[in-house]
Amino acid sequence: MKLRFRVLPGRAALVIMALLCVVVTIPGTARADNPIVQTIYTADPAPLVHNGRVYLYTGHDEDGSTYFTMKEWRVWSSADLVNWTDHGSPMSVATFSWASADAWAGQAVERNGKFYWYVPVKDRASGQMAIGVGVSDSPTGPFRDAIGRPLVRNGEIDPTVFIDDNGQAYLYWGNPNLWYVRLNADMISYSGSPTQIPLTTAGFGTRTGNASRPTLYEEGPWVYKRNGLYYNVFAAKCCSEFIGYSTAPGPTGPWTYRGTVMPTQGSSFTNHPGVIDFNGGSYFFYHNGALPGGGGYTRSVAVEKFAYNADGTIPTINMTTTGAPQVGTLNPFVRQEAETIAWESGVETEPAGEGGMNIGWIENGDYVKVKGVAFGSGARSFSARVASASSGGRIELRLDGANGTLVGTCTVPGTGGWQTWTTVTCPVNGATGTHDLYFRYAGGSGYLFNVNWWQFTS
Ligand SMILES: [Ca+2]
Ligand SMILES: [Ca+2]
Repeated sequence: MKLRFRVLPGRAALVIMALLCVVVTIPGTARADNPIVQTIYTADPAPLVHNGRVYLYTGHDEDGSTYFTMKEWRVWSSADLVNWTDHGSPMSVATFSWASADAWAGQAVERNGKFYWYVPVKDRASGQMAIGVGVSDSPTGPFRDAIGRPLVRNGEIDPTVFIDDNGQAYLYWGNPNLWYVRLNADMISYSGSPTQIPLTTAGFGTRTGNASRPTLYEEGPWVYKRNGLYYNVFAAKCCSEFIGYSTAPGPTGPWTYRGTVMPTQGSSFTNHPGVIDFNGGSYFFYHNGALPGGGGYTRSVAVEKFAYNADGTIPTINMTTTGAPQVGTLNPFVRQEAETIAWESGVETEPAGEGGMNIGWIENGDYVKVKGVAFGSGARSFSARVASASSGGRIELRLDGANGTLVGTCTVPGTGGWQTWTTVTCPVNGATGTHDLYFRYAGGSGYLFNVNWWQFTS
């Protein structure tokens, strides 16, 4: 949501900043945790639980977009559902040599140690939307085109992937229709032909006033199985959409419409579901237009915790700015990435020359909040990996607010480059127990420094 000026010459940058810069003022205390990402616009959440973390696959709405202008996908991860690590963009339209545009709503799944990411993208030759599949050895990529061509192409979008208990995998997708195909065990080919799921009103509810779409099913299916029951949660009606769902005794139906999961809310005319169980809780991911400048083409992914009813039905879930409660706490005594963020103001991320991502575009008064940091009996010192092509600045360590109790200040020097890294260390006093930790950045004018990672000692 913030524009990159650093590559521009100084005067041009100042003029453009004056014209375009959106100042976002956010209170420093009691800050909400939805939407999940504030550094860019995100859309079409697809969460995946793997090895005790939630990996969140999203699209990326370009700043100022007036259509679904989407060039790349993004990956985030979290162990606690409030502090999210930015893993950058490990797959884009350019990953698929046959594709020309439209990095739209996909889903990733793990099988036999490989990660398969199914995405809709425009096939250049036909001009039709098609489903591509990326593959990686890591949930954070990088992903490569698994087959060098569309896996399936029928002009429809929004793949969801599901592996049944017996190992049979299914790919579902479609707008305006709903299709499935049985994937082979290699996950990059299929058996039989794409088959349409009958869109009956019993299966998918009744829409009035649209003769060509008699049911509520619109797009964005999310299919999974829980306690023997198959669920298809989908974007319903249009426009604006709400989230509805159907259930079935088997992976191919027959489906029965079960009602509303999330009403039409949140200043985006689309929505997209993603449902997981994690650490004993159930979580519903969706998107809205909640960030400044947000709307139908500048969306943001958010999450709510919910509990299934005893009969397996899903309660109605409302959008909140509070988000899900934190699972556990964050350990400050191991290396934490600077791009692990619960909430921020004024910073952005970029690939770091040392690997991973770093935060940058830091100016005086910007801050990053990390939630629920367990200092225990106390922290003695703080170290941060920093770089600065300017004269640097200061990292103020504050508790429970951007203007909260100051427990340490680290001075960051100029290092001669934005990717010329050094480690700075400073003493810490008064950081005990569990607190929200705010890094408040201070210094002169312009960009101060970048941060790659940080760590306290006890
Ligand atoms: Ca900034
Ligand atoms: Ca980093």
